[in-house]
Parts: sequence; structure tokens; C-alpha cells
Amino acid sequence: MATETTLVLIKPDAVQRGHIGDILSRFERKGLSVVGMQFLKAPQATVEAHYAEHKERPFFGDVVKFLTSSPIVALAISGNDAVSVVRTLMGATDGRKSPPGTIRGDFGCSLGANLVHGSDSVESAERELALWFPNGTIDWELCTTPWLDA
Ligand code: IDP
Ligand code: MG
Repeated sequence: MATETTLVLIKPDAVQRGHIGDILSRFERKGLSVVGMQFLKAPQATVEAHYAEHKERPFFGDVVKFLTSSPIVALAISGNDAVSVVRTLMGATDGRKSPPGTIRGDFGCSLGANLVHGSDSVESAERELALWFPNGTIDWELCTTPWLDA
């Protein structure tokens, strides 16, 4: 067990369908922590760099067009084995093949419009977090709770 931080994107289909809260709550109720959050219309260059491993694949143009079409939420999510735990919560790439109980299994029936991205390894997470959160993320241990004394 290791504390990890992973990169999640709530994709345009999920934002447009009003599922930002549903998806965030899946991570929160699992016991993971939000350590970065950004609502943005993703720049094409960032998405192309993000999906660089798929550059030669036939769907590359479509996935870049999709991710840049309307706003997304970029999240940095931290916790025990966060990389694999997030992938498990997301389910399989194709919503039709993803089991009930997973985000993609519960909310979608598509391969391309599959609601979320999650880093597939610790190395990918480091690369992707640097891309989407160049100014770093939050360290909760440096935060205080003054309202508890109020
Ligand atoms: P992952 O998101 O489950 O890691 P990848 O194989 O890394 O899946 O593919 C990246 C994204 O590209 C997928 O989440 C999906 O949105 C899109 N994608 C993957 N394969 C296809 C395809 O065959 N047609 C259209 N879009 C695809
Ligand atoms: Mg992937």
C-alpha cells in the first residue's frame, strides 16, 4: 500500500449531462481526497500531449476533438493505491462492457464518450499531473482546521 496521486478528467459528455457531482462523489465516498481541481476548456496542445501514446491510433483525431469540444474537470485525486483504485472505480473503457457499479458501467453505453479518464500507472500519473497541474497540487497536511475551535 502506498499513498499515490492520480489524474482524473471528467470528460465533456459527463459535464454536459450533469454528472460532475455524481462522479466526484464516487471518489470521495471511497475515501480518496481531492488535491487539485480545475474546470476548463482544454487546450488542443494539452490534450494531444495527454494522449500522445495514442497518436498513431485511428481514433486519435476523434478523441482530441471530443476532449476539446466543451469544458472538462481536471482532478488530482490522492489516497491509498489511488491509481489502481480510481481505475477500478471507472471500469472498462467501453461503457457497454463495464460492469454495473463502475462509473462507466452505470452512466454510459459508449466507447468514445466514456465519461472519465484515469491515469493507468504511477508513471503516467506523474506525467499527466505535470501536464494538467503545472503549479502543483494541495498538501492537506499543511492545512489547518481553525473552525474546530470557533
Ligand atoms: P482508457 O481511457 O480506458 O485508458 P484508452 O485505450 O487509453 O482507454 O483510450 C483513451 C480514450 O480514447 C478512451 O477513454 C476513449 O475515450 C477513446 N477511445 C479508445 N478507443 C477508442 C476507439 O476505438 N474509438 C473511439 N474512441 C476510443
Ligand atoms: Mg488510457
